[in-house]
Amino acid sequence: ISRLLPLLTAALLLPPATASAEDELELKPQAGALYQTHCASCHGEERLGGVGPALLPGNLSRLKPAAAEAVIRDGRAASQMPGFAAQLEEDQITRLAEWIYREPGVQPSWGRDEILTSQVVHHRDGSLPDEPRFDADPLNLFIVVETGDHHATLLDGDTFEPLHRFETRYALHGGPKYTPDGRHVFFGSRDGWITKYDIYNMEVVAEVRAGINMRNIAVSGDGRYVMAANYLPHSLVLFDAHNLDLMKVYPVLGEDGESSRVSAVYAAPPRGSFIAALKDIEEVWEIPWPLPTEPVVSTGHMATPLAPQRAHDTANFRVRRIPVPDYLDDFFFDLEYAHVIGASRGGESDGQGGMVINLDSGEKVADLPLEGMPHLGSGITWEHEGRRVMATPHLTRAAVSIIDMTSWEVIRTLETDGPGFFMRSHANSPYVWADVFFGPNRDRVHVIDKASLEIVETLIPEPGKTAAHVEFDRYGEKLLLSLWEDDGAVIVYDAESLEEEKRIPMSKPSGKYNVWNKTRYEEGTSH
Ligand code: DHE
Repeated sequence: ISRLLPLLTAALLLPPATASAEDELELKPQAGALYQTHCASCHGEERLGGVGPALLPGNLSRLKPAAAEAVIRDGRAASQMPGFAAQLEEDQITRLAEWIYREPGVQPSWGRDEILTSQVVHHRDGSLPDEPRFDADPLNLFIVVETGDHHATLLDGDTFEPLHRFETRYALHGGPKYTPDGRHVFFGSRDGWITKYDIYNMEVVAEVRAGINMRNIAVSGDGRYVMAANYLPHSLVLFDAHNLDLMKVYPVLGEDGESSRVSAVYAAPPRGSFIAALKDIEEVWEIPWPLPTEPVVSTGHMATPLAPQRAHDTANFRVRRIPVPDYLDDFFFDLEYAHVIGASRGGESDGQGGMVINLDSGEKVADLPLEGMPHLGSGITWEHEGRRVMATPHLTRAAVSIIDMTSWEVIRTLETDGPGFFMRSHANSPYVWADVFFGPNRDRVHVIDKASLEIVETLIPEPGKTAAHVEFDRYGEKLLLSLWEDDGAVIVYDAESLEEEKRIPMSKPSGKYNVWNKTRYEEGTSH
């Protein structure tokens, strides 16, 4: 697939638009060649994105040119972007920064027609057997995403034996999302593909390309709809989940006509809606899906049943705009989905803190002093002394913050051995796991006691190798940790004794996703 990428990106280009050919020629030998040498492998030959984001003027509105130079020189915190100070002269950095703000010779386009043409249905919904082709507990399976060679593995959550390993699209990002019965899972790739996989039959059943540079996808609480969030074009795209038929393209525009990238989209089952985080507009969007005609059964540890409650009268699939006081592009929700805790990244207020918005009234109810770029998307929650708390790592600070979700006060800041990316727990476990993702201690993982709010253990599974991202089994008794290396592994731990039990070799395993925990909206995992 990676070899096909240049061909695919070339196919997206429409005839010349704004920039003059002479301008292109004048800069090309210098900046263009530098770009192809140093940047194209991650950001795409045509600047349309790859593992890294698209680098076009329309996608850089919140980044000042001087800041762009600093990113090229020093790298970008909390991303895969390295600094190029050792390879590039100052004037080369300046020319590269100019280059990415230039309009492309041809404008990329990915609208209705392109989406419709990209759709591939391998097996129509309902055409494959309804029984699993394996003996394992279908609710205790894991999907493991292996980013090293772009594969995914279906793993038995009781024996930890792989059941199926298959090739995925290029650079999956964000969590794969299950249907509520746990039979199907949807993957999103950074280059815009949505893949639907039938777990029972271990087959890819349908695919569609929703955008050129995509962030993530969400599946409605009833499993009937899929929404995709794009950086390029600036759109949200709605699909019928059965065969990934296109339903609607939402151009993302503010009241003043200004367009915005979409940072991410989430499903909020108790509200019966999708919630989108916008990168360039100070708004949160809520888009409701149709309410069920049959009563929905309450599941798992959800504080409220999955039966949606509507406080707002917005018509199905219509956008409700919620104006907010800042750009909010990283989200955590309380269990009821009554509040969103949001933080801003990549702007003036970068990493200074977060705020709590009541999703019904649209009012800000609290500011959260969380400097150091909290990674709210990795936040988790648990009961502590009769009150609900949440915890978040920080991407640029060696700390974990613990917040009381009633008073919205930071009640504890734990010093860690380096900035972390992911946190995990399970309602049945006394511990929270927090990785160290950046810096010299990337091989460490902290274990935090939920009762004392102290770090009680720091594990080093393999000295010098990055250890990150945990997911528990459905019972909270075992857990998986990634050795995040090309010749890496997934390590099985006993969640009580913290003893290692097994290593399963894998190619740069990133996220692991347990069917039970995800479909039950378990409080210790991401949703
Ligand atoms: Fe992620 C989830 C944003 C970089 C691996 N990441 C998410 C989500 C968001 C997000 C909003 C939640 C969406 C979802 O699950 O549907 N990620 C961002 C960024 O803004 C950031 C910092 C910069 C960027 O390059 O986009 C970023 N993310 C990374 C990485 O560099 C990681 C470590 C490697 C990679 O594969 O790109 C990475 N992100 C992940 C993973 C998840 C994720 C594995 C799902 C975690 C989960 O357990 O649910």
